[in-house]
Amino acid sequence: MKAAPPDSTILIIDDSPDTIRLLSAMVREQGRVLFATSGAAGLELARLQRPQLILLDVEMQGMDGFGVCERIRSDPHLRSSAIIFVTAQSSPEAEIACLDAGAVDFIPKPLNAAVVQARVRTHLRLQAALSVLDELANQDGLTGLYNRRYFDRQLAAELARHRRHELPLGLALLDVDDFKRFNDRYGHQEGDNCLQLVAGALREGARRPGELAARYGGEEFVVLLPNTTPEALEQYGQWACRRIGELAIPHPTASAAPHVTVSVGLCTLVPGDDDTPDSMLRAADAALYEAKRAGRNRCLLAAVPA
Ligand code: GH3
Ligand code: MG
Ligand code: MG
Ligand code: MG
Repeated sequence: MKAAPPDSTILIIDDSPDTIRLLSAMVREQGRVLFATSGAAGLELARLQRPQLILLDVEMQGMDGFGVCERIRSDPHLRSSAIIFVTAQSSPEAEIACLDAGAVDFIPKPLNAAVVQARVRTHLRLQAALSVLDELANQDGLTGLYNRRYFDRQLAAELARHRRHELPLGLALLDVDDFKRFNDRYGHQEGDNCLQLVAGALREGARRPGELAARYGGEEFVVLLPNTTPEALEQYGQWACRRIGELAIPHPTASAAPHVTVSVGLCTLVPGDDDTPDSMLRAADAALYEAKRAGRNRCLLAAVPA
């Protein structure tokens, strides 16, 4: 019998302390167990702790299990937690209602330890597989950075958040200089290795909360920098140019230096109603184009209309 994946968190939401005690004892060995005695407290705990699995009582005072389930399913931060309903109502209709509400499974009362453990084990394993798939879907295969799909989603979300809070959102678009010549000289495989080194440096440079480095495509990268003023963004751009240069990857046929360099287009703004992900990317791209024209191996801040 295979064990549940390590580091799982199981949240029990039930208004009966006796049931909580009983269930906790049954699943104790399958993960870290948390509990809440009301729907509202359970939602709060779920937001803070992001459990893989929630064992949810259907009949509760106040917000019942269906109410809790609906909120979890409609909250993007909670949606990845799987819900198993626990209920004494064992009619087919009740079971169908639980699954229709978005639960992955159903445990009948009275509780049977072997049944509870088997269901919990199965769903923890599925959750672990799903989280691997989720990571892969958001990742660029060559560099391990986030991919464009994920970046586009985050950019849209951060733009809306910065608009709401009236904060400056920063964006850096980076393009490897004379990369075609690099491939021509060293071959595609060496080119791939070079992209991996550049990606590694960018990943290490995006460590503040909310910062995100992604491969935008080909030899282009993009970094999202929340709450970043023009001064701080230019500092980032200068750091990136310096850091990539310091990798000291030989590139004798490059036009700006005898090693691999990047050009960087920067854009930061407090988003107004007319600013969109597309308009920000276009502004950064225009600045990148100017940086290339001005000789490469440099960063340039986009002029943003006041
Ligand atoms: P510039 O300084 O103007 O950016 O010149 P460049 O040569 O870098 O620009 P261009 O867009 O002409 O060429 C980009 C090259 O990047 C062409 C393409 O073969 C290469 N490239 C794109 N994706 C990959 C990849 O995944 N691996 C490798 N090895 N090369 C790639
Ligand atoms: Mg109850
Ligand atoms: Mg390019
Ligand atoms: Mg290039």
